[in-house]
Amino acid sequence: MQITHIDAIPFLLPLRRVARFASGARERADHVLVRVHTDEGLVGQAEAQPRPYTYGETQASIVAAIREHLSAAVTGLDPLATERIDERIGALVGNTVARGAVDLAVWDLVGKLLDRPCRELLGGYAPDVAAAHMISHGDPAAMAAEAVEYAERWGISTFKVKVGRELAVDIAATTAIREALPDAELYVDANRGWDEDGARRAVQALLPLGIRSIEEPVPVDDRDARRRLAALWPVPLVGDESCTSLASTARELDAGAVGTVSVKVARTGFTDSRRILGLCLGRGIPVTVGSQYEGAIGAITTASFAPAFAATAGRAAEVMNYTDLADDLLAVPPDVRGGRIVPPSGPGLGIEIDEDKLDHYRLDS
Ligand code: MUC
Ligand code: MG
Repeated sequence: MQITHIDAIPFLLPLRRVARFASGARERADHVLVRVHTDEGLVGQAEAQPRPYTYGETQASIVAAIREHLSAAVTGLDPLATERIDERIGALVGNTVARGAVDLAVWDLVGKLLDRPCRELLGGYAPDVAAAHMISHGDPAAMAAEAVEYAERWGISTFKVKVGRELAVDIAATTAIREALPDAELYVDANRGWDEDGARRAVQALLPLGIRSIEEPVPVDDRDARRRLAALWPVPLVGDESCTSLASTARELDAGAVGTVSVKVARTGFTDSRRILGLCLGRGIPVTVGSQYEGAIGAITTASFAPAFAATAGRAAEVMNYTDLADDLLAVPPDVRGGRIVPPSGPGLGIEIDEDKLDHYRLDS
């Protein structure tokens, strides 16, 4: 079997709410459906989410990277040769999310070809994983109400609270959520919104609220500040935007700048994500399987990776923000029960696109 070409289909989904955070806002769910085609009619699929404030990519740049570079780079290759495919797509610098989505779609294809779910092919450690929800910026009372809604409706007990605003607002929001859910596991993500001094003051005030970790407090370039803060704080500093590749993660770990790493399959695919996981395992560094506000396809993709490994199956994965969308492309939505997400049992990612919805939401026809 050979790959013949890759389609990149831009689409736009309606939102239930805009997600705001210190580095920007997800105001449009303008994602890209990636389809890897083969000469035997089998097709692998995945979703790419443009995040210009993190990687510089846009919906148009992702479509162009796939149509103009990545499709030709993998044409003629055997879908099972994931290392060779990774080498070819790795020749395109930048374009992290475009490359990640191609890798994920190839893995979907591999699963279909072997008739096994990706979760099993990656490691098959557990059948499901606990689900975490990210609470984006808003009025503190509304943020607490959202956390309670997710606890009651979905059984969620782990929340990532977006901070990185004015100190008083960060404290008010985190306090409101803690008071509403005294037993919840809380961690905060500043998305580079503080400077070093602001981070010190904020975290001093947030620690008594029982936060588990602090994600990306200061600008990515300020590794020295991260190193000092990581040494100061009694809970881990989480690398997210500073750890977007295998090499950048290695540099952060070498510098002692992060104590936990957020691995996101949407940017490093399954292939590089499991390399990053191995790197962290070797250094005794815990990993959180993170989110970049994926849709339902992305949530299922993350839910196929997190339970596959012993090192990630025991920690809640960030999968719930597909519920920020008012509609999606899937015929069957993600299966979330009792605070856990259960990946589909079908081959590959086990997703089925509702073609009528795709026709409705696609932007290229
Ligand atoms: C996160 O963990 O930072 C914020 C922007 C984005 O793309 O994803 C997030 C979540
Ligand atoms: Mg983050």
